[in-house]
Amino acid sequence: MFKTKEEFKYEFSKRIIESYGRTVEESHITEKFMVLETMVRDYASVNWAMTKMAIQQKSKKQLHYFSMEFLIGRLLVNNMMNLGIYDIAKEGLADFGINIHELEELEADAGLGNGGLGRLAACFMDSLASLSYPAFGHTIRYDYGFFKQKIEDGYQVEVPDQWLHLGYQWEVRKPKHSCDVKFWGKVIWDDNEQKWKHVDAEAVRAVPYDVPVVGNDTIITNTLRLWKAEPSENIPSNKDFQQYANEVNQICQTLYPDDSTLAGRILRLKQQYFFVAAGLNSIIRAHLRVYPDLTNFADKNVIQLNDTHPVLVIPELMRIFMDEYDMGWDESWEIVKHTCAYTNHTILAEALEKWPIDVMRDLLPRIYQIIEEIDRRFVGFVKMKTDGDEEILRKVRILKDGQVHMANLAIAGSFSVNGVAALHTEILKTREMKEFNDLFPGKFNNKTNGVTHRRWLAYSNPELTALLHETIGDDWIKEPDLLSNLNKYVNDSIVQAKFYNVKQQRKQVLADYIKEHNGVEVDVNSIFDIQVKRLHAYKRQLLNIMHVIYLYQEMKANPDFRIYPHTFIFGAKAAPSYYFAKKVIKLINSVADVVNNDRDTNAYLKVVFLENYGVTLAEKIMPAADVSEQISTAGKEASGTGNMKFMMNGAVTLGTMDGANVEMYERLGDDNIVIFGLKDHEVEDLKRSNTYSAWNYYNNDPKIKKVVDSLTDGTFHQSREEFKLIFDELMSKNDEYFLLADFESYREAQAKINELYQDRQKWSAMCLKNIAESGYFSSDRTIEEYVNDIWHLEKVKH
Ligand code: 26W
Repeated sequence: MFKTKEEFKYEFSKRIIESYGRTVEESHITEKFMVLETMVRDYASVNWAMTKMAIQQKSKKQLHYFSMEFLIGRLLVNNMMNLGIYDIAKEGLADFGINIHELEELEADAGLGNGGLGRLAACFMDSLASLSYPAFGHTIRYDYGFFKQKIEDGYQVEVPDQWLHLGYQWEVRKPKHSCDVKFWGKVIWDDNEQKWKHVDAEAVRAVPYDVPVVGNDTIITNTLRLWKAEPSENIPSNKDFQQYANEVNQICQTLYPDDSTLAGRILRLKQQYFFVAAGLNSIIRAHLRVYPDLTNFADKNVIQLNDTHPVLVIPELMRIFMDEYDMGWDESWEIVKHTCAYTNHTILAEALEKWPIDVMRDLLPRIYQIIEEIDRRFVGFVKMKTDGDEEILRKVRILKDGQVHMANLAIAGSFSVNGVAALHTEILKTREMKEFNDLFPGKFNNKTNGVTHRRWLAYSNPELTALLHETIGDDWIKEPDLLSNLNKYVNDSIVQAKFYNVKQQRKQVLADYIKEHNGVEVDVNSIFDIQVKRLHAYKRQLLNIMHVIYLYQEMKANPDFRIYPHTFIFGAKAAPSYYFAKKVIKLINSVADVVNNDRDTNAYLKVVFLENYGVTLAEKIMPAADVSEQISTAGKEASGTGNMKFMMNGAVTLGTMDGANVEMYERLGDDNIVIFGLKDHEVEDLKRSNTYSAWNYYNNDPKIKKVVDSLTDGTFHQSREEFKLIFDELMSKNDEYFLLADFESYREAQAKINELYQDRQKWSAMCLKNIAESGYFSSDRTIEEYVNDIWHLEKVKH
């Protein structure tokens, strides 16, 4: 492998000739890009092989992280940096007249996820490898990622995300680890063998594609295993091949296929079982290559279930132990219960998965039979523990109302259940999952989320990183807690000025991007106030834009009312069938059209909606923010992770006491974060007492009335019907997420930000304080907590 620039250049030109029969100069830019990626992958392969050997030889326990999503983003520069070969490659390429950044831009984001849960999984994989812990990720190799968002005439339009169009050089197809996964058919009792047999099933071939996960400054390289569905060699005899092949292809076509139809729901369940069964098959085979039997399975493997999507791991492991390795129920259950741990990422009722029993029974007959038995035994256990309390039993049962309740199955079959921020876990323990917490004392625990500071600070904000290095050294890259050394410099006017400079530079980068993509000129001296995240009613992007409308109306009505210049920036994808969320996007764009073109106000107020928010765009956005909007209704956002990325880049949070904001507040105090709005218990009280009335707020606050009226009076759209849905959500449906209740305190909080920002030194001190306190929110800390409390892994050294 190359060690010097000259060796790199030799290898690069050799590979270009070998692969494409041309010289470097003659080759196409995509060919240069693909060769570079392949070189980096091969470079990583040496450590990759050594890591696998070391785990086997030293009989280490491994983590298997099962997740429907891994939002890993681009890998090229990240991997080169982690391998310490970035500068060599950059300079070598420059000698050929190639700008490495142009190659970098050709890499598509791996479209293997859609939101916080997927990005968290990616941050965890980075931290696991960088801390030298042995870990495997399992997911699906989706042909098309989550849709690409285009904005046309202010509306979201979804186009397929063809992330694989240049191939994916990072992956290695591993047909030797393939297996068949069985669907449909029926279960019969075989008297001869004295066991259950799944017959007349339809087999689908699962083929793994392995992607190396390169740790930073370590030789440890873990694996992300992507499962692809292909036709099996055992073609079903009762089906036309074309139809069978189409059905097989559908399995890996898209992430979260539309589940509004029965066919869609079956497909989702198929996806879940597909990667769970394939993943477990490969884990069991790997285990048996090293150990004589499965009795020590739980000592050598721990399986983390990332939300309920992979919870079929529990019955599938039971099936493997009993049907394939002749183990008894009790022995199998003991192992399963000691192997599986479950993370809950949301308390929104609509996201808690349930499958119709008849769908499950038809598609996965043996799995359903096992779930039935788990339920039967669980009912016995609950009755015994509660003296037959029917109410508790109703709440915790796995099978009820004709459905399989996946979260209940997850809790029954795992040794650990965790929430993702302190408040979230508390709500699970005392409210949403209280009965389970009473049944299983000690099973529930909190693991506050974190994000990798390597990607979200060191890699995405080199300017700030350089300032940190010159101020406090670079030990924080290995030990993010050491960012607290910055506390000494929070009031240092020279460091403050340097920070301010860095922020201005990064705002300019984003301003250039906005000019290029939105055609809008924004002022880098204005406050960059940013809300980027999935669009959802509870995240309250609507509250944000309503406040913008208020500012606009106030400035129009009153020439003496002027704000410090603000640029309100939004980025958000709405689920394709989430009509309300799409209307909010249209509203933001309509407001932008009006205010950006109004000469009376546009020196003070601009609104920008950034199309297609995702990992790569986030890397540009986070460093450029002055204000981070984290304004969900208290009790609804499990944790949030964007809030942490903004914090490490020195933005001030404007937020509610929700999710991890609460823990940020505990570290920052009143002076360094701006908190507003109802608290979780106040929201609960309002709901319980049934006293909340949106109309009261509308009638008693002229500001609110004026904003709400503007939704239907033609101010922002010629058709008064355009935003009627939003009006109805607020007024006819009594404002489920308490926007009007929080409006005034949000307005005051915004006014406070407006004041604070104008004291440049004080503001910079707040930002520096945020960076200094952000070490806690590194995923390295989170991973160490999972390791100590749940996984019990040891570091691999080789
Ligand atoms: C089946 C459809 C579906 C898909 C994904 C339902 C629910 C989900 C996830 C639970 C959504 C998600 O990404 N949740 C987010 O997880 C983050 C990581 O823990 C948290 O920071 C966010 O607060 C939470 O919304």
